[in-house]
Amino acid sequence: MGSRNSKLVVMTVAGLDPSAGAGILADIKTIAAFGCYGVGVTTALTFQNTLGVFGVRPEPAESVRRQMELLLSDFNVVAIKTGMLASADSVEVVADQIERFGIRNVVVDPVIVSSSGHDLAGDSVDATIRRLFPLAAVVTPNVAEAARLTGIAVTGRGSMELAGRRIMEMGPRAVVVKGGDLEDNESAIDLLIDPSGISAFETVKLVSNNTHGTGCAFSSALACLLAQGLNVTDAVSKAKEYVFRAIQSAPGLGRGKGPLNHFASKTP
Ligand code: PXL
Repeated sequence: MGSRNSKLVVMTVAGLDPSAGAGILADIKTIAAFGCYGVGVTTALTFQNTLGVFGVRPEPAESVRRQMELLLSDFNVVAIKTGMLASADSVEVVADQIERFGIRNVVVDPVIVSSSGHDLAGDSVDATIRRLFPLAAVVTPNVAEAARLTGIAVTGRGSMELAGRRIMEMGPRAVVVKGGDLEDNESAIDLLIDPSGISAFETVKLVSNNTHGTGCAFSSALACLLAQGLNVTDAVSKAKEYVFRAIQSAPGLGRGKGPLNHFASKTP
């Protein structure tokens, strides 16, 4: 018999990728890998496989509200990760619920386009900046998202830093600009910007076709680590290590950009 409250509950609010490489299904695997219990609110059904995204059917905002309210009024949710939000109306609902239930560990992954170039944001970007960034413990843009959010061409370390500082001015408590997509063949550098300054996290760059959902895995891992009480610096470092191992040991499934191994062990 389990003891009550023996697992931390972490919520993902994201799109559903039926290939389980990204979105809610992938997030739940990440959350389980960190020993937490994951609950998932669907903002959109996407039609996709490893070859790309072929369509999006957004969930009505009222559905997002009902899903979220039923979970938050029942479970003691310790952290929330948001990913693909699909519409401005859904963003409003998600922000209202975060405020109403006083959730502090909020990781906002500002998902805008899929790696295959399909729009996943709809009209949600401005609302995400206005409503969710001020509620966020961490915002986790990749270089394309950082560029879209700030209008800065993000091409290297200097512009990553500039964009990160600009995003900080939009209200979150910290920003991680993920540099993995930059054309650097040697290393993948992420920058953490918070009120205490800037820190860089660097790993060697893995040459891999199995990188679908790395952003989802990173932000879900961060949410779990914050739920577990780590400070943001340690949480970013461990989340990055987790994604590195997940790419390194990816199973190589599908004919396109394959999914990660969400359950990679710590000793490869
Ligand atoms: O990796 C971005 C992303 C996030 N969420 C969902 C997705 C994708 C990319 O395909 O499908 C649901």
